[in-house]
Amino acid sequence: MIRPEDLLPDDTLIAVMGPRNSGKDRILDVVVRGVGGQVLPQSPPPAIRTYTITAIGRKSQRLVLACFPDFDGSNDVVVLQLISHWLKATYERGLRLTGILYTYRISDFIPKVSDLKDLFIFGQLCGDRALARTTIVTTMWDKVDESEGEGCERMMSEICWKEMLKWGCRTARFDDTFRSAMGILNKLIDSGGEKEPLLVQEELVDLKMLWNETQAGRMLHASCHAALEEDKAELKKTQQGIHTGIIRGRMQWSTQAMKELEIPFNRYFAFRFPKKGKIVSLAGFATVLRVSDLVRREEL
Ligand SMILES: Nc1nc2c(ncn2[C@@H]2O[C@H](COP(=O)(O)OP(=O)(O)OP(=O)(O)O)[C@@H](O)[C@H]2O)c(=O)[nH]1
Ligand SMILES: [Mg+2]
Repeated sequence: MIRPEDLLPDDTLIAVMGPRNSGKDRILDVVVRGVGGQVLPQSPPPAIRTYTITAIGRKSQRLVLACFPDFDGSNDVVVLQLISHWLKATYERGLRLTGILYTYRISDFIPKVSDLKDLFIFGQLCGDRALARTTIVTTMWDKVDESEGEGCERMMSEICWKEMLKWGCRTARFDDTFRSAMGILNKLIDSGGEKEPLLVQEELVDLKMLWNETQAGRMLHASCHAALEEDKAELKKTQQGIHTGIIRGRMQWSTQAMKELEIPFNRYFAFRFPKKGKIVSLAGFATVLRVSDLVRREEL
């Protein structure tokens, strides 16, 4: 496990993100085994898993892969704190991400609402400018019929990822081989565009915001609030029984999360009109929200 303080100035840093079960660890494991490394037992979630590959003959001495936990709803506040802290610490050390792999299971023909939420939070963390250094890696190609996979890929590219692709994001297929994983990584490394900070890094370091004040923190607060309202409405309709206990449990969780994400009134104005930093644009993720609405209403 590489901590931000162990990173070297010329490390090539790649983050692996994506929704639950989308293949983040699978890709990492395939790379680790492929270079003769040993796959170590994973730390209990949520944790950031890092792996270093030396002397791969590319631009720098070390390639560091950092696999981030996903926002699956059970631990989102802790996950946001963890990721924010890690990205802040690396940026403070002068390191910027070379690229991001965002995984998606091509066997999920209709995206899940939870997957789209993860993608939207990813957008709030990274911002549009990171999209030119992002590759959406579709996994499970060895498990689907190729034409079905292609259909899903086309549908996602034309609807959900449409704006992301316009901002320079690419897609790549992972066929569960070392060759395919390294091909994707090398293409990302060689594309070598401007390594600007991620949105959350700019917010935390340049604008001195706290983790809960960032775009991602505020979005998470809004999503907990929406979930709480939905649960309140459902509770009114639900009769006594085990289901009411589940809803009350969820409501308790949302209330607690909102409390942790709450921004004190005096801090709210501190970043309302920031003096530094570039204007935040999240246009690249607009279609993600629209698709999430369609899936929720079962219209896709
Ligand atoms: N055959 C095959 N299995 C895959 C592929 N991608 C993921 N899997 C399997 O799908 C399951 C979930 O993959 P993981 O790599 O654990 O997914 P993850 O994104 O790390 O999941 P979490 O950390 O739980 O969110 C595992 O059993 C993997 O072995 C793939 O491309 N091919
Ligand atoms: Mg995992």
